Amino acid sequence: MTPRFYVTTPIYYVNGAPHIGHAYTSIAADVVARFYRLSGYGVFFLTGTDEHGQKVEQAAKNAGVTPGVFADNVSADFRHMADSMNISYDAFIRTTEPRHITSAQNLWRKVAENGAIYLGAYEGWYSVRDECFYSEDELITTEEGKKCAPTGAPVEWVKEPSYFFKLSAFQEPLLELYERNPDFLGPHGVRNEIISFVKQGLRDLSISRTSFQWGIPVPDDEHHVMYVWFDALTNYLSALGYPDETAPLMVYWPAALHLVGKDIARFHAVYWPAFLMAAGIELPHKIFANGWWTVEGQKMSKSLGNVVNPRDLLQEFSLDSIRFFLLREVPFGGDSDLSRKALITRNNVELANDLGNLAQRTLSLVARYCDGVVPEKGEQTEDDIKLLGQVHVLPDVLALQFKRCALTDALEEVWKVIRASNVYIARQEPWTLRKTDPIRMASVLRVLLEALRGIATVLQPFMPETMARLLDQLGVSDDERLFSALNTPIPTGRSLPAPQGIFPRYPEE
Ligand code: ME8
Repeated sequence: MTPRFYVTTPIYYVNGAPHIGHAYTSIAADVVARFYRLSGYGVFFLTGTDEHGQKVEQAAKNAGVTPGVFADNVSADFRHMADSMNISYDAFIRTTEPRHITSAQNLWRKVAENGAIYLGAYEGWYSVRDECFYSEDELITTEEGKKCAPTGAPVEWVKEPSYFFKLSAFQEPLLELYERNPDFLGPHGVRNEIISFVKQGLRDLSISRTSFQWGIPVPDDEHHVMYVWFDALTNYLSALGYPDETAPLMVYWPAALHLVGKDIARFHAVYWPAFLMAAGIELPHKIFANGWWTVEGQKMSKSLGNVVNPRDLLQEFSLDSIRFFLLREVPFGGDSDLSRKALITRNNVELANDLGNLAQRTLSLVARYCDGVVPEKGEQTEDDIKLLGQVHVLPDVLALQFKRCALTDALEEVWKVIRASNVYIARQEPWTLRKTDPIRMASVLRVLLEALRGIATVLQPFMPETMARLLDQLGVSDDERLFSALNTPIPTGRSLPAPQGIFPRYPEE
């Protein structure tokens, strides 16, 4: 049976325009989805938009339109962003869709039937910007002496009737879950933070609101709408057809990976598994939180006017340079800074020089001195065997890195082989062999073609467009691009198209 892999991005709030931070998590999830597809898994990849709640209601009001119209427009912008970033999603869910509303109400009913929901009254702090309840001791005081959320978001005192979820009953089961499955939550720093948050004691969670309308009605109580996080988290099940257990896509549950930003790790690693346990539904296998991007050293914010729209970045840089930079610049899970200078340097040094030159040199020598056809494999030297051995194990080496969401380490493994190939070409000097030993020259170029083919194949998830072009130039047909195809060499004598540079070089600042 084909193994399955269900991967998700967060569903993004439609209160504002998409920016590079959103694109980042989606690109990372896309890399994962593509990696598992190429490894032979049946993948289902979900993204979408989170459209209810007070924050969206307020944004619509400020824009002078109904929340429905507002959500339609911004959701379309997010879909467009995903398409322009080459995100290979299989489904795009919107929480205003009837299928999702039915699903969230069913999950609520299930949790309620199992005795984990009760009616009470909430009195405490709430942050609309974070859509999060905070306890007094979590708040911080600003320089002006005002209380605000630990994220810096404003808070308001809320007092209203509310349904509660018995989160307190799940403290021990959650701690056991983290203990039993060390891989359930990553990276380490986030895991430790969440464990200590849970160890401090969990209070029951308010999961409905009565002070606004823009939400999913609580079943059998029209005065309440669901707390937006109860609604939002359910999207991961709605998209598969929950509550219909026989829906064809339900075979993808439990999710293999929920990729999120570290700002929402708590909702995914504490509330979501608790809701699922309460409903008697299997838990996802892994939650992994990416780090935070600042821009030219500053937090992105509307008031600073430094929010980076991926559309603007695409005016100047190729999509694959951007995708590569975002995953290469910082170990996945860590925080980093987006600067033009760093983007240009990464591109010029690692793409244009390391990989671009290797490909260009090899392909133009084949074009010129092998009549543009894949040359024969000659007798193998120790150097040849060593390099091809490194190439051969790449898919397995990368599989280990992907298993722990070490996307940057995976790239580093590929770069080790690229650097080794550059050392190889410099040592073998095929341009000199042309005169002294043309048979050996052909053999060296053949080794380099195989190395490039392996490198391009495993880099497809990161840079799909560019690697497709490189594989075209290497004479690898569309049906020879799965990782498993690497076991079959490129046929000798296959003719290659005229080589063309694949990576633009950007002027240094
Ligand atoms: O939280 N750096 O939606 P959201 C890195 N609707 N990642 C960033 C980022 C940055 N500067 N800015 C945003 C929500 N992100 C909820 C999610 S899921 C059931 C509901 C990414 O629109 C990161 O993944 O605020 C973060 O978690 C997400 O966008 C937040 O998107």
